[in-house]
Amino acid sequence: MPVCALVREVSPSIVECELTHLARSPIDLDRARAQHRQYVTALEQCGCLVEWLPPEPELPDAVFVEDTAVVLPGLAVITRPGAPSRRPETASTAAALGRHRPLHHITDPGTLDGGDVLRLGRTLFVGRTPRSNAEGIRQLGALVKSAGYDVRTVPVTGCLHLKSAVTALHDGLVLCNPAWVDPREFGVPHLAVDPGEPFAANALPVGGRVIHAAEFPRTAARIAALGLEVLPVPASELGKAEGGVTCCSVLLL
Ligand code: CIR
Repeated sequence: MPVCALVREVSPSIVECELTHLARSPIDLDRARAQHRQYVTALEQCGCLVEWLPPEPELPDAVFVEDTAVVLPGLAVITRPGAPSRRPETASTAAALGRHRPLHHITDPGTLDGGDVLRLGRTLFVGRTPRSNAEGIRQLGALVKSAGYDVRTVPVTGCLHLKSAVTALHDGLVLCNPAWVDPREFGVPHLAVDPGEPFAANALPVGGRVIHAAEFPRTAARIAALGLEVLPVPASELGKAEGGVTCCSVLLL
């Protein structure tokens, strides 16, 4: 069965995206779109069936669909993003995901960004960041409990989301930047990013390969040295918007 991947095209308004830890630098829209097309091609090469969400030209960060939902095998949770400018993005994600999964919702005053949720087996690790508050994390825990998932809160410093700091290469190994998150939180071995590539912990394993930003070759070499196949995709323009490779899709695993 192919994995369905929800994606959305880059909005022209991305030049007005939310920024937290990076200074604003000019985003080349054509280049961002070309890089996004390469990303979508990589998803297809990894066996994904790509489903396009409707364009949202007025919503600057709408390409970063990961933040709008948390998908598990038997249910999906529509988030309430921490940045108010991003909350209108969830309606179209809900419309699409409702055809695949029963839906639940994070509600006011909870906030949660999908980029803060890392799944390892039956545990959802959730970054406590300015985007995901204690009430949002509590609501997520209550929504997924009956499906057999535990939620654990993880402190994160220095970056936007938990998954800027750590992602799972598989259920038994995380890739992380130990300056931003403590690898001991996850109870499995970790591979550290190259110290010169702090943003390289965001990797997307799918279909037996690992999609990874081409800007971080030294960390990619570390991943490849473990026998994993890395598929590099250029992601410099979306990186200027504080996005990475996980952010641009919602995988229906
Ligand atoms: C934001 O600040 O919300 C966007 N500019 C970047 C979101 C990146 N998403 C992610 O890491 N999951």
